[in-house]
Amino acid sequence: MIKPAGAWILAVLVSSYVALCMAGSMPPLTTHPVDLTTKPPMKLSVESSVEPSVKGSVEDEKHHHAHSMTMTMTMTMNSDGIVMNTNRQDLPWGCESISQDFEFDVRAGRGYAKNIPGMVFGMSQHEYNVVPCSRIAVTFTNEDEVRHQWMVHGLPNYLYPTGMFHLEAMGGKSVSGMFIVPPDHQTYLIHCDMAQHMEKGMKGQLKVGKGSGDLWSIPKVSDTYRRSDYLPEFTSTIMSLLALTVFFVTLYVSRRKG
Ligand SMILES: [Cu+2]
Repeated sequence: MIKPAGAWILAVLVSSYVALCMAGSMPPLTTHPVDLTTKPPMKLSVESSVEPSVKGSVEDEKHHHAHSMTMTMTMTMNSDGIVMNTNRQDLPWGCESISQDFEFDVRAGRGYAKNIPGMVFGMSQHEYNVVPCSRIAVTFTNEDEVRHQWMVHGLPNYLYPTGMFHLEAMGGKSVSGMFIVPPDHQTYLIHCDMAQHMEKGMKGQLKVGKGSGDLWSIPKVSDTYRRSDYLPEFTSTIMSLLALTVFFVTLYVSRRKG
């Protein structure tokens, strides 16, 4: 039972709310849900601290160390870009041979971030699945004017100095390289290290075998730590219409009672 006086008070309150909402001084009734169950930010150290995780005898270890002495850092650089630590044939410890060859044609640029909220840069592919001990050939094409990188972190230091395989393409250019992954089931971080590029979408993951879980904030793969709380453009319109409806229904009810 709403008495006429009560109805008028309610109507005034509702219309004030509409006015305030339109003025943007009050939070809208609904808020975009923020997923609090998402994992906290993982430590994604750029400095790799990978220890050889090979399970073998001491003899094996010595044997491997003997081999690792021949390893050198490779880097090629030209007007197209930079290729660092490419590895065509050196097997990671625990691999008897190259199990399989994979080829990825990756493209990067703003165009690939168009439909991803909050992102500026994107890649044609953000997740890569390969098998242990496989060789991965990557051709990285940059469709933007700014430089972009495709870097893998956490690879064994004895084969890849600083644990990194690195492709860097100048604007509109293409570079290629290859590397061989260890036998372990692991998820490796892929990103572009240019300032803010990873935060703005240039992040991916390489899953070897079953991987070791999903990294957070991989576009199209995993949730961001904090989702961008965008509301649809027409939210305020809907809210206003809803409030006006309540206003008129209240008015109608109060008139009938009166
Ligand atoms: Cu970039």
